[in-house]
Amino acid sequence: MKINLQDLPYKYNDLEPYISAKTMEFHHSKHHQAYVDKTNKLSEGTEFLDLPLEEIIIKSSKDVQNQALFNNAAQVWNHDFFWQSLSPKGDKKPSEKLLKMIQSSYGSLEKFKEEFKQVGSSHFGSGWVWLILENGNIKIENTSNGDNPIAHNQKPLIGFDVWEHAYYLDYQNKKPDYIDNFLNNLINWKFLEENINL
Ligand code: MN3
Repeated sequence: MKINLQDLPYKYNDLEPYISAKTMEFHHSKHHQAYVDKTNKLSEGTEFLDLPLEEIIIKSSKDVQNQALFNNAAQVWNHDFFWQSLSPKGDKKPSEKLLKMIQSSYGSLEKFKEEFKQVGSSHFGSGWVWLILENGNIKIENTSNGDNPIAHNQKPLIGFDVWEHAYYLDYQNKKPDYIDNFLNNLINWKFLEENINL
């Protein structure tokens, strides 16, 4: 069973002006595709070949011998999750229920955004910022390279790509602006709610 590149849930230009069609096309059809291809290549002739993607990630995460497979398989999953974490629909606010959860963890939506931006801006090198569910609360975490919450038995709610390839064409060194646009214009609150089961 081969891992396939999933289609985007919207068109390349649907996230403009916040993320350009050019960035989306490179990111999906080149970077994401390359992770899919490498995962298939590295699984050939191994015990990973017929496993579903999530099992490949969990199994390979426990073994340094399979670091390359882990990084590529996790990056396939991370991007599938990231595309869904973005919404072109401009649904700019969380629901009342979700807002209450955010307020109980962070005091206010603004403080939550500040904290998320701080974690994303100060992340050194390639990686991800996640929202996870922990003891019924929303929590911000970051991981390096391809590492992700499912490798640590955590429940991911939102994934946000802070690798340079995600924003450099559009933002160059202005990574905080990329994060602002994610939080204010692109974050898929509905996907977050569905993942919490609100
Ligand atoms: Mn990426």
